[in-house]
Amino acid sequence: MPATTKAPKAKFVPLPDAPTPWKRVKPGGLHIFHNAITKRTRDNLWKFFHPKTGGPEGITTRTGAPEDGEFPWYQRFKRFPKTAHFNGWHSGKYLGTDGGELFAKDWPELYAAITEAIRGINNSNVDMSDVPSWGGFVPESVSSMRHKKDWGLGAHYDNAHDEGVGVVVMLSISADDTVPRRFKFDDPPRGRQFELNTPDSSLVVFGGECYDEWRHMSLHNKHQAAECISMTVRLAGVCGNGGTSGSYSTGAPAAQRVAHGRIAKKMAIAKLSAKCAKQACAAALAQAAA
Ligand SMILES: O=C(O)CCC(=O)C(=O)O
Repeated sequence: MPATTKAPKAKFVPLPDAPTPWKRVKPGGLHIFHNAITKRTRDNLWKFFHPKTGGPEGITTRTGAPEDGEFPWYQRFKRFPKTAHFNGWHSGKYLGTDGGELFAKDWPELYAAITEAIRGINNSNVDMSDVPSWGGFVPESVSSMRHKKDWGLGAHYDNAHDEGVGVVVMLSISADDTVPRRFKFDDPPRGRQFELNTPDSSLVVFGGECYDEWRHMSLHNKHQAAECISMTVRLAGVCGNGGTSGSYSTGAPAAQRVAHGRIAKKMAIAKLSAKCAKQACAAALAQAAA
């Protein structure tokens, strides 16, 4: 019997970007809510992130390194220790109902704000059916980012999961909305993009198509009026913190590989259905003319 040789793994080649200009399209599975928490809840949350005086922190260095008594922001991108901004903080993971009790005990201001915002959606009549996993959403993990003016965060796909599983709930607070932080979703292979502001107390939910097939980013803007703090809330199994993403590899390259595989399939189906529709149309016209 001939010895079997393993076929070499095909090298991943990302899909090319569509030519510009890209269309402004709101992704399926994206929902935006304003005034998602009360002023009291918001003020308590603000104090949680600004324990020293309630005012701006990390103001003496370009990287925003915390000083004594300030909130313990860390460098999310640790591989650049001299230049990376002190912009990250993670709550840890709290699983299920028991976890919720512990979460509320450890971080009461954060838990109160997030659960209030989620209750607001569940008590509204907004149709969340394009976020398939919404029904089972509970806040189990919070990754916070501090966005001072011009800091930004590059475009990336969220960690890969089976289609419809991933969902992110992003609550933002800010000190001044005259020029708010701007957030963007894009879909380079299909040439689509969508920008939005994240003013104080706003909530953005993205799941379904928006999670699985679109990238997201926080835009650099040197005119942004003030610091914005965003809290991205996930199920523990969806949050990649700690290096886990179910049966998928974590990290941006793996997420892009999975997203582009799905997008390529959908683009091929769209092309084929356009061709079939054209052929069916031509056939119907020919029959009508006969
Ligand atoms: O907090 C933000 O502005 C976005 C965070 C984000 O994109 C992420 O954690 O994947």
